[in-house]
Amino acid sequence: MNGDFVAWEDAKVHVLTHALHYGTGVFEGIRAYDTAEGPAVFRHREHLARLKRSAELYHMDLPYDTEQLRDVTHELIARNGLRSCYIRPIAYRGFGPMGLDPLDNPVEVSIAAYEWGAYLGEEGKRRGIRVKVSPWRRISPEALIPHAKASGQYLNSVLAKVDSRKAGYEEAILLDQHGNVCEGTGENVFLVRDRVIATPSHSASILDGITRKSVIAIARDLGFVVEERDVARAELSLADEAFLTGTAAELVPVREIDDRPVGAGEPGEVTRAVQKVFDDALCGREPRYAEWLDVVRVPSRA
Ligand code: PPE
Repeated sequence: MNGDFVAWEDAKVHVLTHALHYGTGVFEGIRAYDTAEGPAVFRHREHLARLKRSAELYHMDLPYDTEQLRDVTHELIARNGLRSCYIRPIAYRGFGPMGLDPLDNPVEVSIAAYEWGAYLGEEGKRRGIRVKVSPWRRISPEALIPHAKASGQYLNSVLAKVDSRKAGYEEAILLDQHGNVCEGTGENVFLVRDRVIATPSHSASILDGITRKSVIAIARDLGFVVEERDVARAELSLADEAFLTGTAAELVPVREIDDRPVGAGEPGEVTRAVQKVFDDALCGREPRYAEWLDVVRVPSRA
């Protein structure tokens, strides 16, 4: 927290923290995996670069540069003896003047690392999950900044998630303001039809997912055609296969959308093929993607 290593139970903030009232924070979700070379952070620099961009979009100057954040994350993982973990850096407006102008509030930064299992369940990763199209639309670029990963923006995801859980589903898919498919509450969306993969493009108010980008690269390397384009709601019903991608979720097949089975109602062949290579890449078993892994190295201190 703000430059110091702090025990879990002491990692506290003031109740008048600006971000608690107004959502003025930006964060990342990153994972590290247990590889043959030791714990390794997946696409670490890309995540930290996105954190910096999100901060800039909300008028925050990070008091640390990306390399400092990277080094301290390595040290955090090593000090906690973690082999694999979820990493949550957050930069936010801290205690200071109340009111909507945040510019005089300090920008505080903390990074937490902890174990976090399969976000949508181990069973979900294996057998696929049930998803509901949300009555809530994804935030539009006219009101907020979909490309920023900002705390306050997640109220949109919270509404969609609660609605889908109460209706007995595991996850929600939100449409964008034009009614096209956008994304999950914390994942990007992919559909497969006739072995061609499609995913909403940036014009659909998506978060530019790092898992999305990785999965597109893997699918193309496997020889599949991947289209980044507008995806109509009806395509959800027509798809042979569907899956979600995100750091927390990883790659999760979707077996049912709005009570209608997707394809045969179980993870499809294309999904399986991409998921296999992706899971291998995460754990360092795919030399082709070794550069995505930032092996934890702690500089010895004099
Ligand atoms: N869309 C949203 C809205 C989103 O939050 C995420 C990540 C993604 C897409 C996928 O992005 P990427 O992780 O770069 O592939 N969601 C993070 C937070 C989840 C949470 O519950 O908190 C995550 O997966 O870490």
